[in-house]
Amino acid sequence: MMDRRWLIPAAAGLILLAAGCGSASSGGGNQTVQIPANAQTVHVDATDFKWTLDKTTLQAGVPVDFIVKSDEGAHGFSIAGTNISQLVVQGQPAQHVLWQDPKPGTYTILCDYFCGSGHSQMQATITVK
Ligand SMILES: [Cu+2]
Repeated sequence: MMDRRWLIPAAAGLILLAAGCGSASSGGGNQTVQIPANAQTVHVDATDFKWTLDKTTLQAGVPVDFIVKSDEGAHGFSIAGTNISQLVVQGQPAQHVLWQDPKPGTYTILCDYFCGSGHSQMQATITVK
């Protein structure tokens, strides 16, 4: 029972990242967000109904650049206990989501966009230490 399908033609998207350091905006969700040079990178793929991360243990105090895309449908990348929330849609360019100052702990990645029958089970765990 796939409730929603977002059939958006794949477009070769360009995400322009300013290479300089400078100030980074807090929170996530802007395609123009500036990623600090020392950021740790985590690739996140969303499908129905699963988050797949290439790294689940992160270093505290070092900014995290989540590069999030959807391979299936539309999903809301969010981290419980933070203000991070980013819609990702199949066929659209990956979104850079910056977590400026991760504190030690165990965090749950959730989907905050209703995506279908498995929505509430769409969780993953990351550890910051
Ligand atoms: Cu969902």
